[in-house]
Amino acid sequence: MTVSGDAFSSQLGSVAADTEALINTLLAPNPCVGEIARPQRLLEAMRYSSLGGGKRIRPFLVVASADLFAVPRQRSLMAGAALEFIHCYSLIHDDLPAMDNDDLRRGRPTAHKAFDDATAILSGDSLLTFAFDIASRPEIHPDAAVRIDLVRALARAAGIGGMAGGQMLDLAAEGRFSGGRPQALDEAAILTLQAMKTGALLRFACLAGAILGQATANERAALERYGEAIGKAFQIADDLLDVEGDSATLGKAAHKDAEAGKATIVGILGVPAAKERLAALVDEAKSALRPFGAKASILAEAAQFIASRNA
Ligand code: GRG
Repeated sequence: MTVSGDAFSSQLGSVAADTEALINTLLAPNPCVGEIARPQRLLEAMRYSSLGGGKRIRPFLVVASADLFAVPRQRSLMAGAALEFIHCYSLIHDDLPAMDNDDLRRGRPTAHKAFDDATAILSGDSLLTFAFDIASRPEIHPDAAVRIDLVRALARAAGIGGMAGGQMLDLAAEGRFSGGRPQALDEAAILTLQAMKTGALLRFACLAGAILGQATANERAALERYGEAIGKAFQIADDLLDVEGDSATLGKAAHKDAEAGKATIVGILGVPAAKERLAALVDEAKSALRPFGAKASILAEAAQFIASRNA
C-alpha cells in the first residue's frame, strides 16, 4: 500500500498545524515553575523564529516514526516541538553576521534583522535550552529512562558531534580560520560534514520515534538507517536548490554555495549524477523501512518529498 501525495501533504499539514498550536502554548508569556520571568522582547523573538512558517518536516518525521509503535500523538508532538526549537535556534544562529550573514529566512527578515544581534543570539540560546526542558517533561514519556535516552540522543545530535560540530567544519571549509582560503574537501569529508550539520537532526527525528515507542534494537537500527539516507537526500536536494532554485521560491538567498566556493556533493558529481545519487538514496531509505511493511508507507512518501521539494 502506498500513501498518495495528497495524503502525505495533508498529514504534513496536520502535524505542522498541531506543532504550531503546541509551540504557541509552550511559548506563552507566563513563566513555568522554576522560571522567574519571561522577558517580553526575548519571548517575541523566540516566537518570531519558531512560529514564522517552515515545513515542520522534523516534527512530522518524529510523529510518523512514533506512529509505527502507536505512540500517543501528544507525546510525539512534544518531542517534535523540542526538535523544532533546536532547528529554529540553528537557523537564527546560522543567519547571524558572524556566521552566514543572511537577511532573509522563510521569506521574512532574519531574526537579527527583525530584532537585533543580541536578541537573536539570546533567542537562539533560549530555544536550545527550552528544547531540553520539553524533552525532559514527564508528559513526553512516563518512564524516566526513556526520557533520558531521548535527551541524550537529542544532545548528541545537536552538539559537538552533530549539528554544531558540522557547522564548525562548514565554517572551516569556507576558509574562515585559514585566511579565507576555502579547503578542498573530498567526498568523504563532505559527507561527514553534512551528516553532522544537517543529517544529525533528521536522523534524530526518526530515532526519537523509536525511543518513544521502545522499539527493538533491529527496529531502532532500521529507523536510524532510514534517517541517515533521508539526511543525505535532504542535503543533496538543498544543494540542487541552491544551484537551480530562485530566492523568491526558496524564501532565502539562492546560489550562495557556489558564490562562497563551498564544496558540495553536487559540485563534485555534477547535477545529473547528483540527481542519480538522490534517487538511490530514496531507494535506500525505502528499503530500510521494509521491516515495518505497509505501516511505513507515509515515511516512504516523506523520503520522496524530501528529495523532490522545491523550497
Ligand atoms: C548555528 C549551531 C548552528 C548550526 C547551524 C542547520 C544549520 C547549522 C544551518 C542551516 C543552514 C542551512 C540552510 C542548511 C541546509 C539545510 C537546512 C537545515 C535547511 C533548512 O531546513 P528546512 O528546509 O527549513 O527544513 P524550514 O524553514 O522548512 O524549517
